[in-house]
Amino acid sequence: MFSLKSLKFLSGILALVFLVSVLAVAQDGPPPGGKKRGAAGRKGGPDEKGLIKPAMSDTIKVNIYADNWFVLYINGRLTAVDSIPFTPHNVISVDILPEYPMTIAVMAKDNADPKTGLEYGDHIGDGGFIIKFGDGTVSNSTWKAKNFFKGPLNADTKHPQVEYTPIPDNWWAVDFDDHAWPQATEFSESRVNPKESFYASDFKGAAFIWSVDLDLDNTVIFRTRVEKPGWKPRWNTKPDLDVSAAPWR
Ligand SMILES: [Ca+2]
Ligand SMILES: [Ca+2]
Repeated sequence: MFSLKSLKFLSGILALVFLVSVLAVAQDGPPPGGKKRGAAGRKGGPDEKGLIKPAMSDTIKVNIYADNWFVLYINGRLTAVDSIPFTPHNVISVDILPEYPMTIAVMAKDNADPKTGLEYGDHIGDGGFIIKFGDGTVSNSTWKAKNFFKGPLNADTKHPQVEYTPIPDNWWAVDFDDHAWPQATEFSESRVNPKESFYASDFKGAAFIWSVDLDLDNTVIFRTRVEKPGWKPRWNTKPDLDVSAAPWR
């Protein structure tokens, strides 16, 4: 019969042996047959099936600031929405995987009552939109801009009236025809008077844009197309999932 003391000693030895073997496995890495990344499986290179997947190094950053709200479509896909409709004025930064030619479509809205065009009851607020892409694409007067909601007409705050232009269903689509739309108007930083968050992000080289009337035009759609002749994706995989219907109506 083992004494209680020798049993304790034996279990101590077993525990030690177990610990040493666990440590040895941890040092050696995964057991044979486990997944190992060979040179071909590294970021950017083809895997054993010849598939090249895009990596984060293929993405670019987009910084967006809207007075007061925006929704952004790229190549017909819903890409970003301003998460704060009104104040505080915020910057939205998103990573995108650019594919060229790149069609950019933005709907921007000033804070304006749909019935009067006013804010805070009797005040005429102003708009403003600026965007910068990591590939150097910036907002400026080469973009198209069309207003769909004007008010108060003639800046009459006593008897405010508004005017709507129907928004085309597919304004965000790649093949939407915007050739008859006017160019965007650039506004100075001091005129738009952006809030603190604007200065904490990179908008160098970009211009604030709107339709011609920064005060009375309250829903403006911007569009542009970035060409990169000869551009080919480094990757050869395509999404299998279908998100083309977003946002679902
Ligand atoms: Ca306004
Ligand atoms: Ca505003």
